[in-house]
Amino acid sequence: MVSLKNKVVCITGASSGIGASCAAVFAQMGARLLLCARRTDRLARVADDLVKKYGAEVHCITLDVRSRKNVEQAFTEPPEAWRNISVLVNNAGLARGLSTLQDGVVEDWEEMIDTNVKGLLYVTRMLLPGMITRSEGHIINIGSVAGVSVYAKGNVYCATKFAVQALTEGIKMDTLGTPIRVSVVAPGLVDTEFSTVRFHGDKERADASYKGMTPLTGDDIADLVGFIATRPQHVNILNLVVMPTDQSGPTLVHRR
Ligand code: NDP
Ligand code: 8X3
Repeated sequence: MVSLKNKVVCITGASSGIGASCAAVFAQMGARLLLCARRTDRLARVADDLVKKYGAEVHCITLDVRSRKNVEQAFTEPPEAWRNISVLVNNAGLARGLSTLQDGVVEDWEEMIDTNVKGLLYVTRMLLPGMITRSEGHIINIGSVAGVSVYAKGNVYCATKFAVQALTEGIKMDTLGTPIRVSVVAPGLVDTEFSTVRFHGDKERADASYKGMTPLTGDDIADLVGFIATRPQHVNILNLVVMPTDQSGPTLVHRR
């Protein structure tokens, strides 16, 4: 198994949900954490908690992955101790709205594309060359079942997650012959702030997504991310699709 003790793990979108859970899993492994998100206060709370619970070493960066300038500045000169990143979890992402393309809101499309695709690209472009130079690194992207099968009214969100699948496969090809590992985890329904964000704060509509079924938790996904990251160096899990037992496809959900 690969040990991540004292290794630097960078997680985007670490202020809530899957990203915050991943931070806890890597903190328990003794990794040093570089946590990024836009909400500085939320990120600080996640970090404080990890310091108190696990004595973790954490550095927080207020980062909007949509801003190429912001990403380039953040990763050009991170503090010395956080420069050599061993694992990058490209988790920052979101859905906005659920509607046919003909009724779609262009601003929502742009936000999803800028975050889920361009943001992932900007961060990876900054960190991958250093990994190749140091002959050490693992990129773990958070995709979605929406990137495996398209569902009605999911159009643009699905397209961004199909892009995450394609980029994962592409980066794996681009780094062939190096020790870099590349993976994507594609979850189904996970109970996080995802649906509240998707429906612009409509909590009732968000809660309905998980009604009558048992969704995955952020901790379930983090457990798998930790598993992927700690396989022996010669083992590369490329693509891991995970759904609740109550789900068999993006819109095929058993509700009691
Ligand atoms: P949350 O809404 O709980 O978390 C999303 C995280 O992304 C937050 O930490 C948020 O931080 C961050 N984020 C959003 N936009 C940006 C940005 N522009 N720059 C930096 N950080 C950003 O949802 P989840 O934990 O569920 O989502 C995490 C990932 O999992 C996403 O990629 C999502 O698509 C994917 N996913 C989620 C599923 C689910 O059912 N929940 C299923 C499949 C995949 P902040 O707002 O502070 O910037
Ligand atoms: C989130 C899962 O199917 O609700 O990526 O869009 S889904």
